[in-house]
Amino acid sequence: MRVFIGLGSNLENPEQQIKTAVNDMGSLSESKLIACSSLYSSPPMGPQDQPDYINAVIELETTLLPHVLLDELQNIEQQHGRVRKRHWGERTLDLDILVYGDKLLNDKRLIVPHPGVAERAFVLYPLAELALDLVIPILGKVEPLLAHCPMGELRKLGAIKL
Ligand code: ROI
Repeated sequence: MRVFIGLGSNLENPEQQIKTAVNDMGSLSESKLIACSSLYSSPPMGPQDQPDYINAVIELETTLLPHVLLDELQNIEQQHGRVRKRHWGERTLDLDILVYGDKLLNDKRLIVPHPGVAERAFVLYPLAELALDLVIPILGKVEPLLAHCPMGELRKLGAIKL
């Protein structure tokens, strides 16, 4: 399956968190890292008294089932010392399954496509960098979604060195 995963961090050297997380995901079983977007910075969505975020999106080709992939991503978050401080608060690493092929999932653990994809510039723009022509279930093609999602204070940083 062609899978897109969103990465976010705003604690403990966010750029490094994102880079190591990309490497970690590149080592997942039954999976191949296909592409990684540039890094982006953006002010926090949610409480404003927290640091800016670094965000990116990767494309993974995997045969891991969605919930198995989710377990693996949560393992990686834990390895990065993720602690949940408050709702919509700061985090060392957040890994979200944005799109899992053409699958629609909605259960206690997982909603796919991720509900924030179309509205959150820090998700949509890095995704568009990788897959402008991607058709997301329910939402449709990525490119037209950009018109409804202002970049705001999202800033594109450099490419990631793997
Ligand atoms: N805000 C930004 N800018 N980037 C994120 O990745 C992010 N992740 C979150 C919340 C707390 C909603 N805000 C965010 O989980």
